[in-house]
Amino acid sequence: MRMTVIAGGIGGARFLQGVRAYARTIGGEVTAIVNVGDDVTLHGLRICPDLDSVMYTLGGGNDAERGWGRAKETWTVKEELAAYGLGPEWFGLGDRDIATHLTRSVMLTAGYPLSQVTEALNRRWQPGVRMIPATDDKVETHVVISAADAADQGLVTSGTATAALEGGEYAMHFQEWWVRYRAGIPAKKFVFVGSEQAAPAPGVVDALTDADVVLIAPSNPVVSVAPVLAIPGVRAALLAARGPVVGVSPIIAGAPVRGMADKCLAAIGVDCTAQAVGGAYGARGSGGILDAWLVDTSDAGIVVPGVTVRSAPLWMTDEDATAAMVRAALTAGGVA
Ligand code: GDP
Ligand code: FO1
Ligand code: CA
Repeated sequence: MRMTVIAGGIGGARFLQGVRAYARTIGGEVTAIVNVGDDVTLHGLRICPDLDSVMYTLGGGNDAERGWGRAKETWTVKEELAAYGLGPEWFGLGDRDIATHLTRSVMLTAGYPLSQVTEALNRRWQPGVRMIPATDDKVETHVVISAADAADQGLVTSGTATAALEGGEYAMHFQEWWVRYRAGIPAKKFVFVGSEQAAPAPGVVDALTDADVVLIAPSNPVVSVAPVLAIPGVRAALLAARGPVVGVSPIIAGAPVRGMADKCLAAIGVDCTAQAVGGAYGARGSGGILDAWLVDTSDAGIVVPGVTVRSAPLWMTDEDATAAMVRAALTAGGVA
């Protein structure tokens, strides 16, 4: 069975561990299409947080407690940069992690597309799934905040806002909003800069159309899944997919489980509930993408028009529990 998963970072990676485990029991093949909207350039290095979270987690090199970055990390470069007064102090690049970004940046500068660079990095990590960035083009998520909030934060004069004034509003890179401000400044909207001109990376469209099932990981719907869907061609490929498209809810009993997805949902006017997120993805054939929506048992009974809704325990406590979730998702899609 060919399973294709649209995924963000840490939640996507944990889900993929379960997909990989389930695939091993049935001899299936897994392709992960990973968000690049979080990507950022710092110190001349291209950093791809979601790709790296998936690569390190599936390759056994992640820091399980922190969620992002490498296990057994050291921070000498960060300390040395700080000694020169070089920030940003709010974004920590560990020494081991930097080797990944150096390798990636050297290859990108040499002209290799991100998908080939990702393949090369994965030769070391052997994640056991095929990992493809959603696009080889540059797509970055920026967060628009009000001019008043920007002024309150001193962004007007401090020069730390990373992007320009847009008709009385300020936009900053997603990492600055997420990591520096902990999603604490109300977001007016998210802009996936570059998405309109972007093309799906080689293999993305076929992986969606030819899969026996497409799974939408329980990743952040607003800043991990939406930037993938914003790439022209991805939505069309989902509509043309031969297999069912099954989403797994990242929201359980009105809470985002871990992280700050509630802040992101608030910005796009969607309630932080499994029902509202399922409704925002919508039914395939009525402008949406889902055939089926898997929610936690505590959310059993919700209705999403045009979508088959099923429930199962959705806490990704360990690989076995997550593999059981995957089986339930396939059952919901009628392909288990
Ligand atoms: P990020 O890119 O590192 O933020 O990770 P993702 O976007 O892939 O996933 C983050 C989302 O995973 C969070 O917003 C949570 O809603 C969701 N999540 C985390 N742990 C669990 C879990 O155990 N079960 C479910 N259903 N969702 C989870
Ligand atoms: N998250 C933090 O909360 N603080 C950091 O200093 C930080 C550094 C960092 C470096 C490389 C990387 O790949 C990810 C990093 N993250 C950090 C995680 C990341 O910013 C976000 O959690 C994701 O982009 C959201 O998916
Ligand atoms: Ca992400």
